[in-house]
Amino acid sequence: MLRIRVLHGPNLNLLGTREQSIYGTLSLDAMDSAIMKLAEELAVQVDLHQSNSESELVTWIQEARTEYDGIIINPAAYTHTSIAIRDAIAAVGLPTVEVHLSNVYQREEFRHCSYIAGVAIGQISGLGPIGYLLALRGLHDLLTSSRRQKKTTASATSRRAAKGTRS
Ligand code: CA2
Repeated sequence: MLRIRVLHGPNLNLLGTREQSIYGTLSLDAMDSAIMKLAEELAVQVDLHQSNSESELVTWIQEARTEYDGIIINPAAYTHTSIAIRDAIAAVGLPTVEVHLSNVYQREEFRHCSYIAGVAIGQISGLGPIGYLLALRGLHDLLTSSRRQKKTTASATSRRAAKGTRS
């Protein structure tokens, strides 16, 4: 079973309570439930965390290295400031999708720079909570096809080994 860790950055615990014109009306719990529902449909094991602390996010990313196959992260304001989160993602080497609820490129200039984008396999920005669901489907499809590919290659290699042929 594929395992994906979902991380929400600072202030996203306030979702649905303030700034609804930017971030929508859904609470973080409601969004997490929608992610869990899709995870069940896709038969993916998902765990979800939110933190206002950069160090806690870094620790969860580091821990994911041995326990998870991929990461979905909305680093929130740390997107635009955190070399520590970028380095952690690069260090674990897991396929990571960066998600933003709002379209950061339509907002203030300082939100146009992401320290995370360069180490993520992709970024989804501006689709609201649907962005997380698309990220989950996308990671699921990529990881599933790469597993299938590895299996095919491994069985071709062992067939060739059994026959005593090369390449
Ligand atoms: O659009 C996004 O998802 C962001 O990552 C949200 C961050 C912001 O700093 C990024 O530039 C874009 C802010 C999250 C704050 O969330 C709140 C939710 C409700 C009320 C107040 C803040």
